[in-house]
Amino acid sequence: MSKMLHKFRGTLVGALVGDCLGSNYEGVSSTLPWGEVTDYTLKRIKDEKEPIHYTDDTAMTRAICKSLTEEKKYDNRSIAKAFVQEFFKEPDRGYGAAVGTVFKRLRDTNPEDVTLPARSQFDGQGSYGNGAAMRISPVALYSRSSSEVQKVRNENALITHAHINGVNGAVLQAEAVFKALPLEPPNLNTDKFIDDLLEVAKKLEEEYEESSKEKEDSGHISTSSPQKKPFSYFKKLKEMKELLNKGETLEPETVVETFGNGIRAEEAVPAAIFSFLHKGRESFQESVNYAISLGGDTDTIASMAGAISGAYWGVNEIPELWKSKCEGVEEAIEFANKIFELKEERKDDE
Ligand code: R7I
Ligand code: MG
Ligand code: MG
Ligand code: MG
Repeated sequence: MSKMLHKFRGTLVGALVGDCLGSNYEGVSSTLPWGEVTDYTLKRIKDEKEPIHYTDDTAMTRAICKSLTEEKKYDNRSIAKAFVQEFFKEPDRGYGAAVGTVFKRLRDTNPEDVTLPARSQFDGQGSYGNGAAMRISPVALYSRSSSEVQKVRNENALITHAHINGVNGAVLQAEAVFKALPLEPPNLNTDKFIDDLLEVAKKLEEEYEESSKEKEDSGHISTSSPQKKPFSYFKKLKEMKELLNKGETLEPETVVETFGNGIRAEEAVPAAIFSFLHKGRESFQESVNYAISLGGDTDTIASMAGAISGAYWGVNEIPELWKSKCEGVEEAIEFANKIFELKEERKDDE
């Protein structure tokens, strides 16, 4: 099997197992003892008779895969339709509390512009939840270049998340997966990885500054709700670099104090990238267990860490036990195969 196909499968299966295993703890307020997490993921699940179910994180990832492979191209309208179909088929997969309203509006009003319903969420600010980031890995697989990642992830995020912090979180998660794909384990250059992401984050902030300036110049300034400055992923990544270079064992409590572990993209995305860089350099398994041990939005942080780590390590490095216990592994592999083929075909169009 080609190395890259192995990594495509690793990405989607990695995201899936992180979601399934992490969902056992979603919402715990504190960090979890390492022993508790490993006892669950490496021992207790052996006795599970039923498959461990995936949640909305995977349901939405699968919807993107389904649309990409059916259309054989990226089409935002088709993706929005796939989200809506998936949501109404299985609304109890643990979706965020507000996103259902977006799907209902999409279904009932069928707007020309599919990003319209998301923009009216939260008094017109849009959602800053991590829901755009958690599902973004197929976009990273499909894209041929970093600029394509950026264009497509933007469109994709806006279907449900209009808030800049939600969109930018999705950008960074997509870039992290994209950049992990060509790397050859086990020698991970952490500084280089963060520096590349810092560059992306810097560009995002410059773009935002420019567009706000343009709006100001053209008199489009909203007096009723002044736009707060967006969260700086750039600053957070700088902090991450410093923390990783300290070279000490990092207590999960310190890590959670630094990044948070919540449902906001600005917390969950850095926590996931950190889990990969801190532990994913050792093994796939460690990065997912570590992400879960941070507590909070465990299914989502583990799923995003799993996607990056799976892109890095490839599917064979994902524990057999996890692959045998989680629901939907075969479909994830099939989607990875198809997106891989699609990407190979698109290479010829370049
Ligand atoms: O972002 P989203 O898809 O949720 C994803 C999370 C993951 O943990 C999944 O595993 C699942 O459990 O949910 O869904 P949204 O409903 O858009 O956002 C999630 C929540 O973040 C919302 O329900 C709000 O509680 C909160 N939130 C906000 N609160 C105040 N103001 C998001 N945006 C805002 C806001 O602007
Ligand atoms: Mg979930
Ligand atoms: Mg939830
Ligand atoms: Mg979650």
